[in-house]
Amino acid sequence: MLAGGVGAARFLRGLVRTAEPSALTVVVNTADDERFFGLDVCPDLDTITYTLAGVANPHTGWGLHGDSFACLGALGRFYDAGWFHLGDRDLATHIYRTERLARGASLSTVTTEICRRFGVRARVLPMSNDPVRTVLDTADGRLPLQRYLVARRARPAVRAVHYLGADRARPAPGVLGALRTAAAVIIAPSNPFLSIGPILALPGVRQTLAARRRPVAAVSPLVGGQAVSGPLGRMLRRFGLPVSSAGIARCYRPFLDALVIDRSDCGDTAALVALGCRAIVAETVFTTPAQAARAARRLLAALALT
Ligand code: FO1
Repeated sequence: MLAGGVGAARFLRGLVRTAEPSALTVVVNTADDERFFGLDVCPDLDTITYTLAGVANPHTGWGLHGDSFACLGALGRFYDAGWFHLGDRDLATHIYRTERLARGASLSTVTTEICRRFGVRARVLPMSNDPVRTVLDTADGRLPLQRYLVARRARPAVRAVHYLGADRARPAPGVLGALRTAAAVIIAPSNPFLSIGPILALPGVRQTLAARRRPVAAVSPLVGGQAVSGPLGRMLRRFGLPVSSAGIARCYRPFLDALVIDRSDCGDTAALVALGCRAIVAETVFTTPAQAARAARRLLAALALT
């Protein structure tokens, strides 16, 4: 699976109920990573790890369930970064990661270590060990991803998206091999520009996906022709794409074979077929793991993987 943060995690909760977790490799976006208080924070990696470990905050989808924010409050005396809610127990993950990276361990190694400590059985890979950063040209100037998404609540109009460093970054060990050999590659219902785009921008990733003989399927992040949350609708329009299943499929051309769409979008089937993409119709509102498991079962059955 190619994954961003919360949207991907909500689908994963179902996929791991349907498929054997140890058969799963999740390649996670790291272009959202940010340094807060000198700590290396990897929001999407942590969201996926905490979700797979069953310890994620069920209300937000990010952070740890039941976490407190005393340290963040105390840091407010010294810093102006309280807009990014790092919980007390979450901070332990960032302290560990920062210390290991500073001593020369790769992000891949540290991610494996963190996953092991949380009892995660799936293989979680950062997309790259090299720094890539998503920055947005907006009506209010250039903003790093977390500042745009969290501090500015995705309000400024986006004019362009850049993945700084992506052209020089190498996919992390195991990434291209997994994309080459997996029985299926599933693109999570994440934002194609902000979450999946940075992974696809790494050298060799698009080519590897295009060369596959076995299927690449995506789960649409739209329901009823609208983004479930966030700025996706506005971004599709801005980049000249329809806010529809066809718009999502076009983000993943030419390597997409199938798109899971919500029942409310089943009128998009013909447009998908015209793009050479098969439509798999399911319920794609993943409020509960059981709902996500039903969609995951449908997807795996459609790909003849069950
Ligand atoms: N998202 C928010 O909307 N507000 C936050 O304060 C926030 C804090 C946060 C802390 C740790 C973490 O791992 C993720 C966090 N996120 C927060 C989520 C994150 O900003 C985004 O959802 C992803 O980066 C986009 O995929």
